[in-house]
Amino acid sequence: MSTVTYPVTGMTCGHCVASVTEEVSEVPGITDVSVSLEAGTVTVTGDESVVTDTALVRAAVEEAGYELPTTD
Ligand code: 9UX
Repeated sequence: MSTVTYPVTGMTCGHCVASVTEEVSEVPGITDVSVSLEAGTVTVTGDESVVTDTALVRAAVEEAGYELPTTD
């Protein structure tokens, strides 16, 4: 079990937070999702191989309509 925090751009309200939380929570292997609107981040907890997979997390964030900046 690991926890990783990623930056997310484009979230401006509570509904954005709900959308990102819902989409990322659907990723198999991710067991906990915490989104901070103030910090502009998503923190994911679950299988290490999943939560460290930036492309996988990015795909879920983009599915919700937001961006996870490319830093890797
Ligand atoms: Mo409300 Mo958050 O339109 O994008 S869902 S600002």
